[in-house]
Amino acid sequence: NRALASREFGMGDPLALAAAETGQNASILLVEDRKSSAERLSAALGQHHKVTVAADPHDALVLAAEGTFELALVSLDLQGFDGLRLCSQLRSLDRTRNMPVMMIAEEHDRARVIRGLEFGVHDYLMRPVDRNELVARVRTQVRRSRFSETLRGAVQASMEMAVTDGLTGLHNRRYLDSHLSVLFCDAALRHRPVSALMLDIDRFKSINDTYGHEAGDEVLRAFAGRIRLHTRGIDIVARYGGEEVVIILPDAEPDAAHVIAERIRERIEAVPFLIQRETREVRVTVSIGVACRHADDQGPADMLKRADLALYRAKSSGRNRVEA
Ligand code: GH3
Ligand code: MG
Ligand code: MG
Ligand code: MG
Repeated sequence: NRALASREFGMGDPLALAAAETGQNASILLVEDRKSSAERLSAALGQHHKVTVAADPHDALVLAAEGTFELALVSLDLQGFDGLRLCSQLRSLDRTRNMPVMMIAEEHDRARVIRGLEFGVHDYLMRPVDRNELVARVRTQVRRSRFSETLRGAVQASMEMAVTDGLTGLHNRRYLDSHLSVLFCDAALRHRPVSALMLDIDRFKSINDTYGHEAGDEVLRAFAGRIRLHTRGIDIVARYGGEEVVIILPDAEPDAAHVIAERIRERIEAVPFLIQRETREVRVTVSIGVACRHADDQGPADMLKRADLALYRAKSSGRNRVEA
């Protein structure tokens, strides 16, 4: 039965997870400067949640921006400060915009409540606050927010999966194709250089044959990690095929691209890869073809074709080399 429960409510199933979510144990920020009211509200919420009271709206904003609260409950009648302004700030700051905000208002203050709802405050309660209603409304907001956070996470994960290679964590070919065409076109318009390195591990088949396919996978992962270490954030590093990687270097002139390729070749050769829980050292070399954008290229495929031809020359002239 436990196995069943964990399958039904496992992280892999956001809808089931949200259904199981009770909206309890949230970390709540209560912004209220009237002591008796703060005490009553936190007593009611404290049975189900962890409540932090901020009497000063400036403190409240700083606390909320730390990003640890799941919900803010803001009194609209703070002394000398417009609680509605705080609500508006919470709704617009990057760090807090996904956190639900609720208002507490006096009956005569409906006009401001409506303004708050118009700029995205999630819910409100009128004074005198009914504690059961308070608890129920807060729980609803917490549940809704946790549900959308879970969905957001799931959507992000599947978007990453679509552009990431599962074995190496590098970008996949689909990502390369779509981004390279934009980047290439932009470089052509601005008359800026773009370079491409095409890498292929030397005699990779013999690594598989000697140590097994699993070990080959480990080498590939470590190879990818080391390449990332020697490239910049703006470079595109993508797994192009089995043991082939393409690196796109925006703004790199041919000479610079050649230097970078040579450095990568040297770093792969210089340090053997440790695999099988660091019990085994595998020496790896790589051949690299370099090509740069030409003014008369029709598109990035022309540049990649030249990189591939250069790679072929590197292989046929002995491997563990860079050719342009
Ligand atoms: P060369 O120096 O000419 O590149 O020799 P090579 O053996 O590396 O070349 P070849 O292209 O003939 O073989 C590549 C090998 O890479 C064949 C394939 O089994 C292996 N390979 C491709 N993808 C993977 C993978 O994801 N994991 C493992 N372990 N091996 C892979
Ligand atoms: Mg090959
Ligand atoms: Mg190879
Ligand atoms: Mg190959």
